[in-house]
Amino acid sequence: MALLFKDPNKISAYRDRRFPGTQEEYEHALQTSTTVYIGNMSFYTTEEQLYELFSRAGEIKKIVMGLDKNTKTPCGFCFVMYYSREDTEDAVKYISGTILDDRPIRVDFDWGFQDGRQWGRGRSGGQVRDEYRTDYDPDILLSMKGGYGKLVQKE
Ligand code: GTA
Repeated sequence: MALLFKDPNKISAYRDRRFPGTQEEYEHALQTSTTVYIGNMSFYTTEEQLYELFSRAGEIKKIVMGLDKNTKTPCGFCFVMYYSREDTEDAVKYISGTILDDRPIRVDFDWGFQDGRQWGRGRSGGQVRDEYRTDYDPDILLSMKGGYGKLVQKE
């Protein structure tokens, strides 16, 4: 196993506030799980494209697309589950930063997928950080409705 990820403080900058356990348990999960989170994805990227790219690190057990809880459409993130920890680490090491549909994707260790985590937690239905996102794909602004669009227009 790569020593690179031994320091739990360096393994991920993200902390899931909804993790049902202690900080120690969270860190342990990050170091042992076979799930990665992918962020900064285009809303147009398909599951097929993700399979093709992430299979380069190893055999995939499952992919879960992140969805807007109102529209039920992809909103820029997903979870990829592998069979082996080594493949999980390779995905973080070698695939993070890859340009997919014109966006540099971010691959992060994750504590493990549970039902419900596929939904965006933002007020608008999508991701929380999208309320701060300014580099949308060209057609996205046109397809956004209500408060979400208004928030972006204010910037
Ligand atoms: N492993 O980096 C990640 C990650 N992110 C960003 C989300 N998930 C992640 N998992 C890993 N690594 O299951 C997972 C979540 C959930 C699903 C959707 O994706 O565990 P979300 O993105 O809609 O909601 O999650 P989350 O995680 O609550 O939001 P976020 O972006 O971390 O925001 C946390 C707080 O920081 C909020 O209070 C928000 O208002 C604030 N914030 C976020 N971005 C900014 C910003 N750019 N500027 C200022 N404040 C910000």
